[in-house]
Amino acid sequence: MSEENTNNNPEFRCGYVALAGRPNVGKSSILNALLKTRLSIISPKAQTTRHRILGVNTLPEAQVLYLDLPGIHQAKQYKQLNRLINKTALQSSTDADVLVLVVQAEKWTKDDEAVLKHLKALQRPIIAVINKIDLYKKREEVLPFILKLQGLHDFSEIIPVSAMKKLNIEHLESTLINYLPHQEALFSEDTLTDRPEKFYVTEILRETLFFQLQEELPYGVEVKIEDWEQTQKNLHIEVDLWISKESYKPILLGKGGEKLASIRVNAEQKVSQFLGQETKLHIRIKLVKDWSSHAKLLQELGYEIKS
Ligand SMILES: Nc1nc2c(ncn2[C@@H]2O[C@H](COP(=O)(O)OP(=O)(O)OP(=O)(O)O)[C@@H](O)[C@H]2O)c(=O)[nH]1
Ligand SMILES: [Mg+2]
Repeated sequence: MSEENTNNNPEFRCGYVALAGRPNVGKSSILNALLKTRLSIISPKAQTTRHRILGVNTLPEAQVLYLDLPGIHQAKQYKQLNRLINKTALQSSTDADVLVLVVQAEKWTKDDEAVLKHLKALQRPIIAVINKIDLYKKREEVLPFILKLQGLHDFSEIIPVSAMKKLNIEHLESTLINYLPHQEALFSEDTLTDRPEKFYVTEILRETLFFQLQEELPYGVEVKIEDWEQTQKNLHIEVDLWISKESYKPILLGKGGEKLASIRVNAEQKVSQFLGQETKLHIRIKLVKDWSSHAKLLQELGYEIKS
């Protein structure tokens, strides 16, 4: 991008796009497909994303600022944590110039309804994105679902995509740009995100836990980086895994410590790739009872607690 584009081009656009929706519809997968990189963590389990993730994409004609939000939902467990996660999603969407409601093909639930209600109240253009269309055998099978959405709200656009198969992602991007205001770029052109590497290392560890642990367990575990030391040869990162119950420890460790070893090896590979250098992880398990319901502990973990 040249100076000319950002400063002198009156046609240049820049603005925020919120990717909102209930858990597990593929918001983070869409962000990564749009950015052509693995920025946001993804897992088959609901409620993977817990923080607001900003992804910046600078193009010749626009700078798109994507906000990948945690899934908005009405779960009853981990009350305080869930309240904060929902709040992050709801507050962040108010910053957006255009709102994207991500839904999953063929599935319209009460949680989708609740998200739509919230987005409508913001009185901004809403684009419905139907994700996972690769699940259809034939493209035209999506038509009845498009009609259903049309009956629910006067969406500015309805765009079927597949984040996994990268179908229609470029069309989504060019459509979104039309909804951004004309203004100069807000970030420098080489910016990818607004959070430090340390945050993403924590996220990669959480992603690994989501893949390696069964059922409810990943929700009861948090990751805290305690130390980060660069040696001449490689990078050493000390990590504490906070568990809310003693009974989680043997599950995390596995037989003869095999589970934890496998989590470590897998995370080391992903972190090394992300940071572009060999990284050694030193993982400890720490019992921190009720971390998910203590404001102070949640703050230590990086959750934004504002009134
Ligand atoms: N078949 C198919 N699966 C997809 C597609 N996009 C995402 N998925 C899968 O859906 C699951 C959830 O994806 P995420 O991107 O983590 O969903 P999310 O909406 O960010 O979820 P939360 O962060 O929990 O709110 C993962 O198993 C993805 O691999 C798609 O286009 N097709
Ligand atoms: Mg997500």
